[in-house]
Amino acid sequence: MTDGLRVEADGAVATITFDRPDALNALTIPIKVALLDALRSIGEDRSIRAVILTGAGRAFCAGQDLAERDDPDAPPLDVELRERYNPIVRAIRALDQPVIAAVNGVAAGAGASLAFACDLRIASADARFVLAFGRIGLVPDSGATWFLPRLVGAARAAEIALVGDPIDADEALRIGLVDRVVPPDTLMAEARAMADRLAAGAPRALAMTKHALQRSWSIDLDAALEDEARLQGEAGATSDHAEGLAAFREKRPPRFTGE
Ligand code: T3D
Repeated sequence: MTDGLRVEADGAVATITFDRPDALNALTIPIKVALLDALRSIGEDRSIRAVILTGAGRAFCAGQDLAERDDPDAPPLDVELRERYNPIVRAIRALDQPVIAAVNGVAAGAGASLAFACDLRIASADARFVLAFGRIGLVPDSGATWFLPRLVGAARAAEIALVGDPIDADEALRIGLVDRVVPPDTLMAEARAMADRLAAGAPRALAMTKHALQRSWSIDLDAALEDEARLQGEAGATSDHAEGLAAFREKRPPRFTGE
């Protein structure tokens, strides 16, 4: 537990909350270190089957803490990206558990990138995305140039990244940047309901699905077909597959164990 980041486990769901509301949850070095630690320890915890990433107060996350940049001893930008932001993005992607961004308010700079890196995005009607990098003479980072075209298409990604106008929740839904938009006071309940559904799924099959979807971006159809065949061989050999078949025959919900 660190000032600025809360990590709570409740049953099979872990919730990570950016918790510096006065600074719109801007990311300091200790917060980034704690976030990476939390993601790594969740990755090793088989009792956690789904993760929610959200923010306290009126922001999801405003990206890099710009006050930290005033420190003459602050690490150079490229070093900070290589050593802290990029490992966080990779850790989110590498988790076997699905990660839901519950975007409660403004997501700016690397805060937007972290939401893009998650597997699913549920937005409050109050949410907005700001590719704030250009406003301060920087380029989109923490995966934004990779995720954006994949989420919304090349043309829309170019407009978002180059022009930089804020995208409100309705527009984000229309262009596919978020999966659903819900009233602010129901956001966490909706995110939890989604997390519970995922947590009730077969963990190994869900992990294989998550990673196959990621790999699909860098392989051709033949390779994807072979990848699916290989994974299905593995999934078909799990106890969870046998349980799924038994539950179907017995007309009851399956009880997946991850075996
Ligand atoms: O190491 C590296 O630098 C490399 C990595 C870079 C990755 C990045 O993330 S670069 C991009 C950094 N983020 C930004 O440039 C966003 C800056 N913030 C904004 O543009 C706006 O605050 C928002 C669009 C997010 C929200 O605007 P608004 O009008 O709703 O709120 P506000 O009044 O601007 O902010 C409220 C407070 O939060 C304010 O503090 P105060 O005046 O009440 O004491 C503001 O200074 C603070 N705040 C907002 N964003 C940041 C921040 N403090 C530090 N760092 C921030 N990023």
